[in-house]
Amino acid sequence: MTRSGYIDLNYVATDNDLAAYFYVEPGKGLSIEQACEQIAAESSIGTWTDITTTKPGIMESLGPTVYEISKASGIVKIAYPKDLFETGNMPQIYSSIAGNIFGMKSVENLRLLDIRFPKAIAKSFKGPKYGIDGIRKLLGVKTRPLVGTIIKPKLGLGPEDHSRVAYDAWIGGCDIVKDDENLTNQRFNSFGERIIKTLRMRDRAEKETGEKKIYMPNVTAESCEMINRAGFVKENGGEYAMVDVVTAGFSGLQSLVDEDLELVIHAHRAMHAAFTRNKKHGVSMLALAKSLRLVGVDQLHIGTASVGKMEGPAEEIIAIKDAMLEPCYNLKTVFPVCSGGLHPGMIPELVKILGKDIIIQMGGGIHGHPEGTISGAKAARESLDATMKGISLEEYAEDHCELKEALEHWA
Ligand code: RUB
Ligand code: CA
Repeated sequence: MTRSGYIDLNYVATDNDLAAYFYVEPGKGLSIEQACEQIAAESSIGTWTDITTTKPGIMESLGPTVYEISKASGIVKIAYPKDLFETGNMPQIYSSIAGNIFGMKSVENLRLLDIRFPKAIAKSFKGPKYGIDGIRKLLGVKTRPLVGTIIKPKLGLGPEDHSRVAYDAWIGGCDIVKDDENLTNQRFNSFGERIIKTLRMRDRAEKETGEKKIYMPNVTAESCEMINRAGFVKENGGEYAMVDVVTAGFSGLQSLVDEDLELVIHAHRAMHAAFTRNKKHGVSMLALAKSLRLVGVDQLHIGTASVGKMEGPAEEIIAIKDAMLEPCYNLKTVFPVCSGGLHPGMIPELVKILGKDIIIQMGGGIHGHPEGTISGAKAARESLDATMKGISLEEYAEDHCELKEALEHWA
């Protein structure tokens, strides 16, 4: 029997399908069914009209199936046979299920909400090398959230000042110090000098505190250059590389992952909101996060569940966090990173919403402490200690002056 259209509401998606969930608003004058036919065709084997060049069997073997349409919610599910996709090629997958379809007149709005990858595709990627367990082992921190800072100002400090601020953050109590997303290799702060100086300060802070300290240098650049920079970090005793995964792209990220430099990969998501923020159109952060887990990030910014400065309601951020922790074939987990407008007073709420398997990063919330970075880092660590002990911040602040000052400052 030959198939004509793509819709079959009796179809049950199988383990050999890639299932994509969309929110669909049809274009003017079209029914949701008509819009779904266009989406299924353009994202797989078809085009806007019947063509003379297709062959018998293509539709039967490679045609996707629209197997659920909810007129009430606009939610549509499409099962794509796995052979439509090249294994180990995330750009190709996105060019299909998140490609031309967003620009078609036959949709007023279209959002890729979620993706279920079949085993054959998921296993064709490396996935995280360390995951939460590997990172906790590296740091020797078993259960509490990790706490870190971003050097501020984002741009402007030279390597010497940068490394000094990093040192202050570490000795104050931060586990992690990271570069900002737009700091790479500028004239005022060259990559090489920054890495050498900051890693030297890390060693000093480790000796003085007896704690493991992490520096996450931003290696984002053209992909070959990014690999060179990551190699330089490794040669100089670094253990992490930070990548702006959206601007560098899946391909750049994967090239770095494939180098197997034995660096923990921290993923900053700058620019994601250009396509994740509009709830009716684009690609959800959940779909992006699942895809990045496959390609191989160990840590990923997921948002702050309305606690900090970035948009993103708690339910959505919890779902992303859960997706990074849930079993997914043999892939390791991803350590969720909460960052953006956070200060020490927000830690209890964040932990209450998202649990202990999170990395809490504060830029302004540490370097904006009235007494400076060391006190800011102390306040953050004190807040974390209080949270872990189940003591209210107000009570803990009675004999922890840095926390007290932070709470007053950002009250
Ligand atoms: C936060 C910061 C990050 C944001 C990005 O600095 O520099 O780039 O976390 O947002 P500050 P997200 O603590 O001073 O606000 O993590 O949501 O992607
Ligand atoms: Ca930043």
